[in-house]
Amino acid sequence: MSARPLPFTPWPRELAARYRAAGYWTDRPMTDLVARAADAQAPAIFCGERSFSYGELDRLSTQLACALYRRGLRGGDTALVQLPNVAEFYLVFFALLKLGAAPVNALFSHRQLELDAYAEQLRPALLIGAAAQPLFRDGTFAQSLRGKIPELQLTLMLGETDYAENLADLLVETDPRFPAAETANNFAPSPADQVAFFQLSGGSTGTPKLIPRTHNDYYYSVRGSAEICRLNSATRFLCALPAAHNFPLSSPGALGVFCAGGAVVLAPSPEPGHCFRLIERHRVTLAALVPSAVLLWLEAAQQAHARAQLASLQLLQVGGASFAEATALRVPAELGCRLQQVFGMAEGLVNYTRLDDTPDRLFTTQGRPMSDADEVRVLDGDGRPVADGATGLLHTRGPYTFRGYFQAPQQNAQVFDRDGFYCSGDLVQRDAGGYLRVVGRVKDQINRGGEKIAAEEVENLLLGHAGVTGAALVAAADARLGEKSCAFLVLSDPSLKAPALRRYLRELGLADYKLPDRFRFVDALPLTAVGKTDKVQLRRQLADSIA
Ligand code: OOB
Repeated sequence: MSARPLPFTPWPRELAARYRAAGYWTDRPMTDLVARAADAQAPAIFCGERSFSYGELDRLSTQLACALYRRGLRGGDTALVQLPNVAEFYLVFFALLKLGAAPVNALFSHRQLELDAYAEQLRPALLIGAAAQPLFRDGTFAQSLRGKIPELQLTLMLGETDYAENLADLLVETDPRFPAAETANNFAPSPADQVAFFQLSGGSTGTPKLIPRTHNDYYYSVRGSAEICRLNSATRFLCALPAAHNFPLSSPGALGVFCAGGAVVLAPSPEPGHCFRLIERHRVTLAALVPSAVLLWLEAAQQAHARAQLASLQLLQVGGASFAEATALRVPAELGCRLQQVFGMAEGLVNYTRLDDTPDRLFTTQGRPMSDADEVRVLDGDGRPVADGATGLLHTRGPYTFRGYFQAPQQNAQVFDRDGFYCSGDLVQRDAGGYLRVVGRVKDQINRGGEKIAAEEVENLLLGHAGVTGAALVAAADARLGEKSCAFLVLSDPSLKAPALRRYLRELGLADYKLPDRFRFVDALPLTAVGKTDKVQLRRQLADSIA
């Protein structure tokens, strides 16, 4: 069945030919990860008291794909999915890939505003949510989406609701009315050089952007990452970060683990008590955390019995936000495992310290690119290369770095240069061996413990309040999260206070992690020479006042 392909910016022909010739692009769909697993009996997922073998993962995802097909979903359709860290996340992911329908997996912390923005861009035919998410407790939001998106024809909820079919009912081994094989012949994954799914951009603009990822590029990033991290069938990976995020999904993440025939152990959050018990119970060998969660684990591991629970843990990957050297040094000493630093982005490029790196590199750099074919340029403000060791802006292109946000020509014109290099907005230093240190950023984003906040998005919402005439969101250093957000506001209604403003943002449907941690009310915002808000000065003011 040939479905209409989803629009995306392809790689130039010469580069695509090079990536194929080198074996990076194999023209195989990611559904191979479950459909061609070496050992169908081996466990693939542990989720609470349930476990799923590779065979079950394959059969159940086919079963679900058939059920979706019978309900009208087709290749070339898109889906908006929001699930917590449960096995169904992967079952749905593979079902949609098998059907050739492309999902965007929203984070579980996302709320109306984010989901609306994704739906408006993607026009999904399918919505999958969880009854456990307050947004979906009743049918109001799902109905409002249907009102706005006429393409939306099917809504499924994980758990009982009075308005949608329960996803769990479609995930049964056999449906006697329709033999699976009969329907499965009607659909196929999208071609490997086409969009498989959409990743979420951390963003620095008013609306959250979507990143089209093809089978070819994503599958390569997963295979390459699994190899660097030396995953194998004995790997037991603790997925405690949000399953949809690029780090625990593909760096090497759950998909890397499936690639190697290991098993994923799902945790609802990085909370150490629960995670340590899971590590002990499932003999977890690998975990991935953001720096703020490492601090919690280090604290918990002070207790001997907790530390003993970590005996099977061999490798802890840390990434998503800057990781202090002093904390990095504590990981082997206090958690009893090796450390790997990971500097990646949903847009593509992922850097890893290698398992046999010298301590100096391991503790003080964020690694080097996953692939020999990753091209990295470190450039000054005028686009000239800087010397090794000097600070510059990271530019990159390669076999798994995207070539354009979904339907965002203006944004794309700003973040890609003439040679198709993507500028991530990160300030880095590169040493002679190609290892990178992340030393700052120029993008207008706050990295709150690995969760990214686009300043402009929150500022625009604040400016929508009748009592606010000026708004600037900036980062303030925080010992636990690395950064927190502070909103500087100019008010026309002096009676406005922080709680009312937070309530206002929450009622608009903004995810909680984007609510400003602090508010500062000022008479005017400082301006730069060209008349833009001077955020450098605001950050300095804030640092001084906190100190
Ligand atoms: C990961 O992906 P995103 O898309 O949520 O965020 C990417 C941004 C980077 O541009 C950089 O600003 C920051 O997050 N970042 C780091 C970092 N890793 C990511 N900053 C300093 N040190 C690090 N180690 O965050 C992501 C995706 C895949 C793997 C790992 C992280």
